[in-house]
This record gives sequence, structure tokens and C-alpha cells, in this order.
Amino acid sequence: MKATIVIPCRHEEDNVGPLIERLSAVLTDVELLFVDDSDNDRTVDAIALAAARLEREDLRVRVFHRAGAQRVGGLAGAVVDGYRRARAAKAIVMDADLQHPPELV
Ligand SMILES: Nc1nc2c(ncn2[C@@H]2O[C@H](COP(=O)(O)OP(=O)(O)OP(=O)(O)O)[C@@H](O)[C@H]2O)c(=O)[nH]1
Ligand SMILES: [Mg+2]
Repeated sequence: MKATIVIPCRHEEDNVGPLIERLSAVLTDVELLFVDDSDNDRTVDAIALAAARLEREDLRVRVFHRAGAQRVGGLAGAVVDGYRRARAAKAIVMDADLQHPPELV
């Protein structure tokens, strides 16, 4: 696996599907690791739906939903948790709200 892309997200249910689709068009052999602090399941469900549509062996999509006491440090804490859980030797961080153009990764 070439890299882990750590993607902190909170209530990004409208953006994570297009993000996964656009990343999958330009990447091979990576892990997409979402660290979700949403107060509901909508973002997790949208990630699962987009991941199921991928049908790509070389793209692994994982979600860590931080609930309750796990949700420390806000955005910065989510990034640190993502780096700790990354399975590749290299990791980068990208926002889930499409403000970081997926095609530039
Ligand atoms: N896990 C997690 N993600 C967060 C949290 N706050 C923001 N995010 C995510 O971090 C990314 C950047 O957050 P934004 O609020 O867009 O920050 P920004 O781009 O600096 O600010 P804007 O200019 O307002 O868009 C997005 O993917 C958010 O969903 C948080 O508390 N926990
Ligand atoms: Mg933003």
C-alpha cells in the first residue's frame, strides 16, 4: 500500500461520496481512512455506500467513527487519531469537504 489518506469529517454526508469517486479516479493502491466525528450515522452510511460501489481491490476504505469520550481534540485530534491508525508508511491529510481538489492529490 503506497499511502494512507487521512480524511477528518464531521457531517459531510453530501461530500464523501463525490470525494471517494474522484479520489478513486486518480489513485491506485491506497487506503482512505475517514475519521468521523458526526453526531449521526449519515456520513458513515454515505462512505459505506460509496465504498460498496467502488469494486476496487486496490483501494481500501476504512472509517473510524469517534463516539462519546473518543471524540477528543476536534479536527486536530481526529487527524492525530487517523495518523495513529494509518496502515501505510506514508500518510497525508485531506479535508472531506472537497476544498482540497481530489485530482491534485
Ligand atoms: N473528525 C472531525 N472532522 C472535522 C471536525 N471539524 C471539522 N472537520 C472536518 O475537517 C475538514 C475541514 O473542516 P472545515 O470546517 O471545512 O475547515 P476549513 O476548511 O479550515 O474551514 P472552512 O473555510 O470553513 O471550510 C472537513 O472535512 C470537516 O468535515 C471535527 O471536529 N472532527
Ligand atoms: Mg473547509
